[in-house]
Amino acid sequence: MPADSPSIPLLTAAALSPLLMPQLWAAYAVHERLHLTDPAAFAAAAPGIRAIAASGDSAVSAELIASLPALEIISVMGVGYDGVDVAAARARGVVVTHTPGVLNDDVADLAIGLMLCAARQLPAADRHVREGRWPSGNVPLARKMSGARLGLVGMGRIGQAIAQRALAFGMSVAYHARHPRSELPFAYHPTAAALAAEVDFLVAITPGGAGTRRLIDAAVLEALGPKGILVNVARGSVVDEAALIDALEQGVIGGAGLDVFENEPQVPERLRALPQVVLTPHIGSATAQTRQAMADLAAANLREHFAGRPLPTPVPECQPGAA
Ligand code: 8YV
Repeated sequence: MPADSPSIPLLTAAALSPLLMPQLWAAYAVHERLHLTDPAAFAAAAPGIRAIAASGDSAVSAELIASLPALEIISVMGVGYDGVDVAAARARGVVVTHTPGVLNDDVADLAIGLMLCAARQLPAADRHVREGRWPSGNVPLARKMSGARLGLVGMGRIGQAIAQRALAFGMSVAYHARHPRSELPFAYHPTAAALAAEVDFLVAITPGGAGTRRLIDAAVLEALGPKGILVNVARGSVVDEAALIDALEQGVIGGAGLDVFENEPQVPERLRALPQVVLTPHIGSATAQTRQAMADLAAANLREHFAGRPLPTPVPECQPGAA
């Protein structure tokens, strides 16, 4: 191996962004998804692997972590890290990092976009014009968004960015989260159902994982009501997708804007058949500017770790002093 060849072995957990890969190739001996594609080569490389690079939706299981005795760091390019078994990583002294902050604007922008698209039925209106149906009559009247009531399930960094934007639309903002945040001027509801009963738009922006699995279920949708609109820019696991499809088909809620799904990239045919639903393919952070910032931050976490310097953005469970 030439003296200047990258020497730190790193495994990619999934197909990663082309904005991140060149940074990895330049600095590490990259083993691309060997655990998924080539078990024999993986078995040979595993003892030396010191880092994993992952995306927000990659799986990094306890089993994978256990098979890498030299593993020191898992760097996730994404704010969500529900695919990573953080408890297993911590138990081994492996740090996990993610990319919070840099994607707040894009995800909040998309939430507002989905709210507007679902309320004003923009995709259906576009189809109406495009398919030459306007001369025979116009589309049905839509619902007004400005001045309506917004409920946020989750009030973290992105939730607050959505709230800020909603205020500019003259909307009222209330929220449900595990704990009330007394420093914020928004009404808190102790359950998602209590929140849903008080709002016109319910937006999910809470981390995925076991603690929030199917938090938005049939009862919450019932509480949201026949004029209510659900938007999900969090994780598909946060919503009971079967209950949501039933609710939409039966008019229990009025419409939905969905960027995430239970079994991505598979989206049930019944959901795709519903005209009052707006669907996007998990594009919350998918702008060139934000993905570059996320790639740079994911690479910086790796670089600082191997330089022995403080990590820019460890996940909360891996921050100094975390319980
Ligand atoms: C992408 C995301 O899925 O940040 C997250 O949690 O869901 C997204 O930005 C992905 O992680 C991009 O690599």
